[in-house]
Amino acid sequence: MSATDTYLLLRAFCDELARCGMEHACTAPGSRCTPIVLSLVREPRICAWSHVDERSAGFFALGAAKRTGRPVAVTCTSGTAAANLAPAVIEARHARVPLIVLTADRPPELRDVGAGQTIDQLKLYGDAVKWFFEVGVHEATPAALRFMRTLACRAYWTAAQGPPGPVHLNLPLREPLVLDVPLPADSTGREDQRPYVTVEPAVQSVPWSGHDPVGRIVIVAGAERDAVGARELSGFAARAAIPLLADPLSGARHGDAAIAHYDLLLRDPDFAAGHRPDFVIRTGELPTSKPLRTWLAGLDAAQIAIDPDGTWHDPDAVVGMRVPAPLHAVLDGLTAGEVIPIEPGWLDSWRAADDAAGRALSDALGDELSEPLVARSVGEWLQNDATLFVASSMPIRDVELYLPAREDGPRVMSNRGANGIDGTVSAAFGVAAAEDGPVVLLIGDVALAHDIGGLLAARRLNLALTIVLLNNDGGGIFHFLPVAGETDAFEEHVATPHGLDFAHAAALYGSDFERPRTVGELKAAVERSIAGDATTIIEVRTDRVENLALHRRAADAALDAVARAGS
Ligand SMILES: Cc1ncc(C[n+]2csc(CCOP(=O)(O)OP(=O)(O)O)c2C)c(N)n1
Ligand SMILES: [Mg+2]
Repeated sequence: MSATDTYLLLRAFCDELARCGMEHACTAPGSRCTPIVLSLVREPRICAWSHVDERSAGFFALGAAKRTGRPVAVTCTSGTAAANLAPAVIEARHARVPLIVLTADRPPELRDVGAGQTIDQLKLYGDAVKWFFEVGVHEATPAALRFMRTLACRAYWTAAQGPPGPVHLNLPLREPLVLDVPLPADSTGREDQRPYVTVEPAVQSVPWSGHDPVGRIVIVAGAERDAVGARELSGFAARAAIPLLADPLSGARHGDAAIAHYDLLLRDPDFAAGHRPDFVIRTGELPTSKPLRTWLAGLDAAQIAIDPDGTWHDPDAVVGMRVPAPLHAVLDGLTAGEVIPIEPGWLDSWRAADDAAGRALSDALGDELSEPLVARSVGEWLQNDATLFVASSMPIRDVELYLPAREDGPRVMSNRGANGIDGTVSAAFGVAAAEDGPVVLLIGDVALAHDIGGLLAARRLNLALTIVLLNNDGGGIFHFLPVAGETDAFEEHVATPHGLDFAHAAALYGSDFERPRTVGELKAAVERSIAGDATTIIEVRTDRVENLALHRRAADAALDAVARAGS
């Protein structure tokens, strides 16, 4: 097997990835992966993004795949390099993001014999990938070239469809790893640049029979990939007067029926008991809100879960029907039946409570810079051409809790598949790579410190990101948990304050840095950063203990207002 064999096969492979629709790939340096890296770089339809750290490469690919909705390839050399892709692979599995992981490996004769940088890479990611395949070493015969073409298509469609997720191909590569003669032509591809194999998703619709929704209906919309469907859902809910409990990640927190403060409303026992529905339609993933989950778990309503991939999101085992259909099939099914009989005043009473809660929260926050005010304000300032990428921990909770419904808001994204704080900076840069509009990352200090190396993308890949950093010197979220009372170990081992001055990180990685003191200064800094072409870290300093107290005050005020609205 010569370098020509290796490169012919990999060129056919990358050609098929591009024919299927791949636009982006991520590379990380190494020797063994050279043929894969060069083949990706030399495929003109694929934009190859270089990374030093494989963990960042994986999350960058995740961000790009999330944004484009198409598989993104990520390649790295053998050994622990491949292991560093594991966090992104796991997140991709849980968040249903299509990734194609191409790990370089030693050929079989060099495995388990003490050859350098060689580990067992077979099924390295276990059940976290949808499909693993050991590619093997082949001569570039016409049959092998066709095999590589089908392999690329199979990897692409497996990653892309039902449900999307990561796939792993392990590619053993023999030396020599670089070419010394030009590559001959290869005519094994199909005519007209068609992929070698396509896979058509099945057309589905909702079998409503026997379960027609009537009376008190609510829609619970969780994280959703179908942005067009989410828009239609909010329009439909408004027309049909059905309360739409919309997670910001659903893309459906719009319109007159959108209930933004469900987390607070359902903390009020009277409201929760008085608003028990007869019928629940769940779409997308299950939102994180604990009061919402508890409420759903305790209902005796008919609950139907709609998900095009048929994913099983029901930790409390209360869903009676799952419909593996896209959102438009649901809406078509419902609108076909003329008017849905809804109890009079049903939406109005949710609307009144939601509006009252929103006003009370707003009053309680005032206009002094705080974590929830920053989360809400950034979400309110951004236009619909922008993307707000929100880190796990308090940032995503604050956005879920405090961001009101609005008509033309930004796309909101987050790594909620496995709720990790790792790789967040890299994932946001990955979104920026695939996005024309501005991308703003809202992130806590521990999450930023965790993926500080991700900042390298700004300079090396010439990408711009606006990073709004909520720096409370540690994990503020843990103050909300009972562990905060374990004072002998809490600060050092749970909250983990670090005292980092992120201005130095900005200087190291060539980013701008600002530290606004007022809401006005923050707004100006965000606008400046979006208008410019540099990555900026905009730091807001907060205090973890004061943040807990503010959340409690705001929630109490909102609960009072909900009670008054209901009486
Ligand atoms: C990879 C990973 N490690 C650990 C955790 C557990 N964890 C959840 S939130 C958090 C602290 C995050 O702190 P920060 O980013 O500053 O946000 P804050 O809580 O202050 O809002 C940690 C360590 C996690 N989710 N993911
Ligand atoms: Mg923090």
